[in-house]
Amino acid sequence: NIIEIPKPKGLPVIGILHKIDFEYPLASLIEIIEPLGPICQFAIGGELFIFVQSAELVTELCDESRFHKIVAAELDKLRYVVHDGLFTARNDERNWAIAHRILMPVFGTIKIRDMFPEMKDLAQQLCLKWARYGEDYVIDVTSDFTRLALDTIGLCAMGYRFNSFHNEVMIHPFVHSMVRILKESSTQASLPQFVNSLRKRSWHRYEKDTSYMRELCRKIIQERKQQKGSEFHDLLGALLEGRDRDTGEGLSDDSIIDNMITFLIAGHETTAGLLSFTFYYFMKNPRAMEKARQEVDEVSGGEPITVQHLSKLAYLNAALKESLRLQPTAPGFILGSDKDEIIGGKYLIPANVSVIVLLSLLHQEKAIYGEDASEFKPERMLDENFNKLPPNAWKPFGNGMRGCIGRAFATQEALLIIAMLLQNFVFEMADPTYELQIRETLTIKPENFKLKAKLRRGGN
Ligand code: MNH
Repeated sequence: NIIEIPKPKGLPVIGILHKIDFEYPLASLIEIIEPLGPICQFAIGGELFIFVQSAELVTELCDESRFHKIVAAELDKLRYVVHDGLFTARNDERNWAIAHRILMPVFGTIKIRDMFPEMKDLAQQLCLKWARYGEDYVIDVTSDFTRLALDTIGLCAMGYRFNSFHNEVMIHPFVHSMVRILKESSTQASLPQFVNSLRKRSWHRYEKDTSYMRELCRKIIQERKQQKGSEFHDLLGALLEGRDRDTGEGLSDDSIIDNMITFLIAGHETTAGLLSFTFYYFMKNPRAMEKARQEVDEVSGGEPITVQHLSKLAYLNAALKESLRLQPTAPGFILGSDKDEIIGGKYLIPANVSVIVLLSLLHQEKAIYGEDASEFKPERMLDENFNKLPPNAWKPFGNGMRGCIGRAFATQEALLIIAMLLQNFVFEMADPTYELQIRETLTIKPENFKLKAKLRRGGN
């Protein structure tokens, strides 16, 4: 009773390549996949992929005794830059297990709360910048949230100040290198190998960007090693000093660099996207925004935001979850098995084939979220409703052991900056007719989304 997994109509040699827009590969994929139902299959760049987008099938895939993370497509290309760092390590690589055991305690809720003062320092810099702009200035929201998120992960993870707010025009060259690398990895993943090997100039750029990023991290490590005597409780401190409790081993400098770049990449694009999309949905749903603002005012009593306030912002927390439901800024993850598996009682998943969970489709399943699945309604994510969702219907942070290690970090950062912004400003769309455009790198972010910010009277 095995039935064939549906395929889109394609051309014999190039398959569906002609249907992929390289500026918007994800949007192209979704267009192909959506009409094919809960599961489908086709080749990209010569490799077969299966796409799964119903909670029922995803639940079987999320069973870690049957399936595990597969490093394929863009992630596999990124290994050229960060090797077996936490995010890109294959499931059986020992450096993953060592780094995971060393880092897990540093990402726990208590340690993250200790980072609150640094996070607040940078959040204040953003608020000051927007206040200085004045109410007629057109703010490029995504670009400022990207500055904030990069500076925050740089400062909290490795005591490094990118100082993105000190320079109005220039973005730190690390960001340019990183954006190019993410884009190039995704382009490489959609092209056959023989085409990639012809793209000499892109390769040259890729190598240059890689060595620039690695050198910057090497310098940060050297500086840290010279500050002997002082103790550091951040991620870099853990990477340098940490010994694995199971094997007694530490990480080599090269592995540490792999993981530093990993945090800078994984820790800022996704968070910047989350902040930007949340503001986009707030602007399009002013009632939701006012509800969040009222909650912030009530919880804080108009006083500066503290770490204790954050856990009381239930509605804002739900709004972030709802934003990640509609715009999962890490758009998917890939699973597979070492042996043939059957899911849904009838679909054969052959050994070692990559199965992609596409979150934007999973997150809008009508059977689960209803006919209004595409609408922004934070209420459905309040604990009492969220806890009633079927398992694995909301997976923006991935799955199990290989799920996001930075979730508490990202959540604290996002709650803090949004609470501070709502406390201090009222906002207006610079262009009220703006329709959402999405820019794809490895992650997704709104493009050309512009706001004006006006200080609230009696704000602080
Ligand atoms: Mn994060 C893994 C989403 C913020 C560091 N992250 C993942 C995965 C998803 C994800 C999905 C699983 C990917 C996969 O299975 O291939 N992460 C997010 C989102 C946000 C986010 C949506 C913000 C919003 N992530 C962060 C932050 C950091 C971080 C902040 C660092 C401070 N994430 C990681 C790392 C991994 C990861 C490291 C890899 C973990 C592992 O495999 O052990």
